[in-house]
Amino acid sequence: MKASVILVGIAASASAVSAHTIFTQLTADGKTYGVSYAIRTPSYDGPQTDVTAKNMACNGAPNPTTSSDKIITVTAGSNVSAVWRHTLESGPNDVMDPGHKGPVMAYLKKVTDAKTDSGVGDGWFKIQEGGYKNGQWATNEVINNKGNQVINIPSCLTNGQYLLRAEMVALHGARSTNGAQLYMECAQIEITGGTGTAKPKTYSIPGIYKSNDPGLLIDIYSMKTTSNYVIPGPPLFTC
Ligand SMILES: *[C@@H]1O[C@H](CO)[C@@H](O)[C@H](O)[C@H]1NC(C)=O
Ligand SMILES: [Cu+2]
Repeated sequence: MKASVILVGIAASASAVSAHTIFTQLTADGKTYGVSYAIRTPSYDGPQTDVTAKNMACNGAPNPTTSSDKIITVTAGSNVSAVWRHTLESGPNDVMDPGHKGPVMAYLKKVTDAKTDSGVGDGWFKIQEGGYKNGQWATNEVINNKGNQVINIPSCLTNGQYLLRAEMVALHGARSTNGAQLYMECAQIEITGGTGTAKPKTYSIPGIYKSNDPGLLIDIYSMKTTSNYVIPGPPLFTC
C-alpha cells in the first residue's frame, strides 16, 4: 500500500519534470560547441504556449534566458545539428519525454548583430520541418537520434549574421486551445560560403502560428498511422 502510493507519487512528479526540453548545443562543420555556447539558453526548460507572445521568437519569461557574446561560423550548404536535452545537464539518453509528440522545425532570420537582436518581428523563414509520417512523429526521430535535429543550411543564402531558431512542439495536451507546448531557442551564427542568389520570403514571429492552426489545436490520440498532419508555420524555403 505504502509502496504503491510512493510509486504513484514518483510517476506523477516524473511526468511533470522530465517532460520538457532545451536546444542546448550546436554542431556545425563537424564541431560540437559547449552547452549554451552562442545559444540563449533558459535556466528553466518549460514551454511557451501563447503563440502571440514576443517570447515565441527566442524564448524568455517565464523561462529566463541568458545572452551570449559568442557567434558560431557555419558553412552554407552544410548540415548543422541542433542538440536537444531535457536540461542543460542532461546527456544524449535524456532528450525529452517520448510522450511529448509533435513537429520539429527550424527557422533563420538575417540580422545585423546576432548577439543583440531580439529576434522579435519580421525576417524569419523556415528551413527545416518534420511532422508525422507512418505513425512516427518528428520529435521521436530527434529523441532516437540522441537529441540531434539535423538542419541543412541553404547554400543560396547571403553571407552574414543570422539567428537560427530551432523548435520542437509537444502536442499531448493540444486538444485544448494553447495546450500545445512549444520549445525553442535561438543560436547566434554567421553564415559563410553562401552564393547570395536567393531572397527568401520572410514572416514575423510572433505571427507565424495561430492558436487554432490545425497542427497546434489537435487531438493526436485519435490519429491513425495513415493520418495526414499539417505542420504549422510558413512554407519551407528551399534554394
Ligand atoms: C544532410 O543531412 C541529410 C539528412 O540526414 C542528408 O540526406 C544530406 O546528404 C546531408 N547533406 C550534407 C551536405 O551533408
Ligand atoms: Cu513538457
